[in-house]
Amino acid sequence: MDYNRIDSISRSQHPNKQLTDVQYGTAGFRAKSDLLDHVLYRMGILTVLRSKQKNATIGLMITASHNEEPDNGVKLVDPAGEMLDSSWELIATELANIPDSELVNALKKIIKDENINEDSPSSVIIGRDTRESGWSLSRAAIDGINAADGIIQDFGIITTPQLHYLVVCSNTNGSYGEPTVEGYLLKLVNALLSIKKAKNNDLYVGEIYLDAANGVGAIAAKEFQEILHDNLSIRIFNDGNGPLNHKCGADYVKVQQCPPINSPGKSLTRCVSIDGDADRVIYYYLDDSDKFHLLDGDRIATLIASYLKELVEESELKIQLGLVQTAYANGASTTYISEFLKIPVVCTETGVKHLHHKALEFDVGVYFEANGHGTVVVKDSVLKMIRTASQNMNLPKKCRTASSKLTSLIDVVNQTVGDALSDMLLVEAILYVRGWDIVTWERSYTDLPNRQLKVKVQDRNVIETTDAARKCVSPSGLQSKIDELVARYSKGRAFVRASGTEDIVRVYAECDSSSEVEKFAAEVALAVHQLAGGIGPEPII
Ligand code: G16
Repeated sequence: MDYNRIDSISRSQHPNKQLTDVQYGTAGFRAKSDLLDHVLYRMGILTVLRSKQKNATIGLMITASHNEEPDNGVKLVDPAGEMLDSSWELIATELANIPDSELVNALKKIIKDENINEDSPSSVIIGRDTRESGWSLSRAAIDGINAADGIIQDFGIITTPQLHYLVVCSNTNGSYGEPTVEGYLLKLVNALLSIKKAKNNDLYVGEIYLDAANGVGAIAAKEFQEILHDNLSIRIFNDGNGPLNHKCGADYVKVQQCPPINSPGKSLTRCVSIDGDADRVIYYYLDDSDKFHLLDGDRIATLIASYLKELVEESELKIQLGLVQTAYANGASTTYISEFLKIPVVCTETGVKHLHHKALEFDVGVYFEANGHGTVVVKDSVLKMIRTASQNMNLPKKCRTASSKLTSLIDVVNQTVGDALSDMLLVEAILYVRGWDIVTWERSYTDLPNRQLKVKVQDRNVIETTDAARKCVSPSGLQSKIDELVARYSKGRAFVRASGTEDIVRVYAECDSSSEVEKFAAEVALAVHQLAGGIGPEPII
């Protein structure tokens, strides 16, 4: 590598102005966009090194997902489509924050420590969401990749899950799919159509209203609509003509527990909200009395897992199915999964990077965060077994048909990462085969009333947790205060953790009383404010 070139471009075009340090968080770096130019240049170089090390294509996505427009960020994607390995997060953080004068030595050290052959080829796929700052940040990343002599494929404005898909396709010689956006759209739509072709269902209403958070998902949803024709009418609102993620999008609807701005007022209409980079999805509707009902990631997970379980049982194949959640999962959903569906369920830390790895331990792993981020992963050997069974004429017809349905269902899934639009098509496929409307779907269990709050503190890093964020170990005294509050509420459960995407501490509380849950959450938020260095006004109880 030409270190002089890397150094001179760094100092002259992408200097680290040392305004503030950035941290690799839950899903990469995320900060105000004007702090990120040098970070993107350096991440461009880092992806080239990672690509050389793995001898595979690496992905770089410029997005701040659910955050509002002034923020931006970068997610790095490893060869199999998963988030950058945690062992490299520290490397990325150090590289992002060192002074310009230390950049070259830091790169040489990474190459030595990580045993990277500088002469290996490298290839990086980049993409960005619709944020205005995305274009110049992508130039910074491209400068970094070019400076390190990497080969770039720039897909411009695409969704995060599309980028993950493209990385996997490039690294699997197209066996996962064609490495183009058209290939992605056609793969998912064809799988959905094959499910619909196998069965007629007049009970299903093929119309949904989609809140696209004014983000890149609106573009992808329009592209889907063009090839779905009347198989599914996607009526898009918040389609890019308003501010990104402002009073709309999956995060807003989930946390505020209310419809987004511009939502159709018609009752019993199936509505969907996705986030700014289209990797999260939730459903909602208004009932006859205009009461808001939320069907979040837990509900999507249970719908998918229960249908998969039905098909696995019918197929008579030996497949171990499992479900992965986080502490944010509603207690009622966990009880339903373990006691009614009888599917093993495990809890991990927040962040798809944690859930994805845990889900890979099952033959078929369904993972979903309550906020709507999730997917299904299937072991290659298991997928092969299912495909073979679907064509094995020695098996009873019922088993063959179930295997064939499993194959089509798995094809609707973007297994590389949580994908709002693929998940939406998957939900629609299951509602179609079951002939369910949204009310029937919701009937499976009743959520415990719950509330999420955000608390601003001087330094969110003072909050340290353990046990998948269910116990707070610092600052001292906070967990015992939470325990004391929890004990006052029937079916009470609460926890706090530092967000890895926003400069806040998150508070979650649930109990069996909808009239008390607000107070419960506010009491926990007040404890955080008082014991963890809260700034601004104290939460009102
Ligand atoms: C990212 C992660 C999710 C996580 C969310 C919130 O989502 O990919 O797994 O749940 O951040 O994380 P935190 O609570 O640490 O802020 P997105 O959609 O914003 O990229």
